[in-house]
Amino acid sequence: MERTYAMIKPDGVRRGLTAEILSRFIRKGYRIVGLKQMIIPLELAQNHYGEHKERPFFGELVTFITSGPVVAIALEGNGTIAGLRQMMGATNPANAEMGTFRGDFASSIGENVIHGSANADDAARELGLFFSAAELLE
Ligand code: 3AN
Repeated sequence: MERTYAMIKPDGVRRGLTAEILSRFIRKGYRIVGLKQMIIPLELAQNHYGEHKERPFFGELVTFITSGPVVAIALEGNGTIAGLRQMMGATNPANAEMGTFRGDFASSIGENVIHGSANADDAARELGLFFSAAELLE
């Protein structure tokens, strides 16, 4: 069993994709062990995207991710870290396979509907940033 962090970005929430995305996770057989809708405080956004702080798009990224509510999701299941990345598709939606969230629902690299932890270290770090222990099911 593995846990990972997924997040429906503000564009996904604005466009009414929350139920569709949660439904795909459930149909895939993943267990939702944490779930909340929130507007990300600036400091948390900067922390979450800390690895990108030298990139030219960092300001844009933080402005976008704090521009409206996101849905923070803790997912549990077999191989959820790699599985979530597969379900998401490539970062640039132009390269994302159809059938993936980005392939089906996104058309811009900046606004690409969903975030998912890249590896086990990021999953642990991001779950800790967005959820307290009391907010997660056992
Ligand atoms: P992923 O979300 O697929 O793990 P990362 O970690 O490389 O991709 O990038 C984090 C986020 O930064 C992406 N989801 C995307 O929204 C944004 N991003 C990445 N590259 C660019 C870019 N060239 N221009 C604007 N935004 C970008």
